[in-house]
Amino acid sequence: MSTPRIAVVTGASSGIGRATARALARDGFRVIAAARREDRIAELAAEIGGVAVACDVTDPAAVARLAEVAGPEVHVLVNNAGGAFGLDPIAEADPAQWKAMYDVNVLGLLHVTQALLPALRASGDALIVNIGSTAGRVAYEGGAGYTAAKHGTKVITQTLRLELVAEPIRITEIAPGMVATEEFSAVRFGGDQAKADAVYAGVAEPLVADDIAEAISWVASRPAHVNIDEMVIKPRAQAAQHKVHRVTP
Ligand code: 8X3
Repeated sequence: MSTPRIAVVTGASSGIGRATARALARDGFRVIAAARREDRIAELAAEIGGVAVACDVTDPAAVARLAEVAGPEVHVLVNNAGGAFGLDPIAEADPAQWKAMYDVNVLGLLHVTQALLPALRASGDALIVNIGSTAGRVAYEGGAGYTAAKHGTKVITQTLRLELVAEPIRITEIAPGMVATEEFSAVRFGGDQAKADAVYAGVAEPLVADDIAEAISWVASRPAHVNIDEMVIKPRAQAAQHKVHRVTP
């Protein structure tokens, strides 16, 4: 039996991360599922025959442990851990929320990428997928802290592609629009479920986490010479950030 290829997925405890871990395991990868909530990833790892690593991507020591568990060769890294905190206009925004968004969406991605680069190189054929957002393409009211961080994800991805051009590592950014996951909007609104539900109100079919996971699975199954630079994925009902078709009951 050949040794399975290794995929590391951060933020694997729910949403896009969990769906991606499942999809890559189905595709034959041995998946290292990383997230802060150990109980959730332990359950996931048991389900998919993978490995759970408790890891807060903003903590370099935890990330170093993740790299240790991942081992000397890693073929796919999905930098998915991230999130939005708050939706306040700049005039009233809480700097602590902005700092937290920068920490997880930007510095977290940096820590994990730096820690795993040697193993990605060593694999001889690797892929890094950074989960960006349509928020990394446009501006919207109340979104500046998050859009700034996700614009960061986009340019970090572009920069890494330039810097690693001579290496056997492909680099992709997946930029989802409206994805209805159990936690993204609830976290953004500090657990206010009514506000979270309002985001998707009347949208017949927002994307679901599996839609994004399938795109990642496809990107990861391209031949080694094919680099998918970026994919912007929105539900049919979202023509643009502000142009969402809603059906009122
Ligand atoms: C999520 C998209 O519209 O909430 O990354 O900024 S949005």
